[in-house]
Amino acid sequence: MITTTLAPSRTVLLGVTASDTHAVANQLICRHLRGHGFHVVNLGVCTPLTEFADALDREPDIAAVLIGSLNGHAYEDLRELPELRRKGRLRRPVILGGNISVGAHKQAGDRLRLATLGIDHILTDVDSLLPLLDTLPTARVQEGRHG
Ligand code: B12
Repeated sequence: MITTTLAPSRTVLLGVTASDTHAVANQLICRHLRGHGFHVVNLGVCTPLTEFADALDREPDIAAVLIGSLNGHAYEDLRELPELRRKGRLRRPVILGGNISVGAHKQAGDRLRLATLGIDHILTDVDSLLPLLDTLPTARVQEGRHG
């Protein structure tokens, strides 16, 4: 008898910020990640940050939280992150992708103020996503670190 051992699939949480209805990238990224063997919990568009936190509570195997924002209001939509983290929630790397602020020309300050909220990684395209996910520890290792 031939037996094969499959590597356990990694789980990520995906969604779009609360004020944002742009759905196309969300769907494409979901398919892309599933095509690369990820288990994707996709909350879709218009997702408040508390719903990301609730999903993480339900699925502790989630290794990273991927949030898209295209309309330019990422900062406003994600401003509860420090408060949620103070309460011990959303303790996974948060990766933000898309258009991080309003307007075509992005300033260094746009990234800085998102970083001060505790956003761990900011990506403007999807090509850097898989290499980044490959560097992240599994959820179990992260739980150990956060206690
Ligand atoms: C289609 C579209 C819409 C549709 C959305 C339909 C739907 N169900 O999705 C409709 C008409 C509803 C819409 C509405 C609005 N839109 Co619109 N929309 C677009 C448009 C034309 C295409 C977006 C798209 O689907 N692109 C295809 C996907 C594959 O590409 P993408 O979204 O750029 O995503 C790529 C990257 O950003 C990145 N990425 C995206 N998400 C994520 C997430 C992660 C985790 C990662 C790693 C990467 C990543 O990877 C993707 C692939 O490279 C863009 C302009 C454009 N040409 O990009 C404007 C655009 C995004 N919209 C814009 C605006 C302003 C609006 C409105 C506010 C307009 C209004 N006044 O009502 C509303 C917002 C509504 C809301 N509450 O969010 C602006 C945003 C400007 C800004 N940030 O400064 C844009 C850029 C147009 C513009 N040039 O002004 N929109």
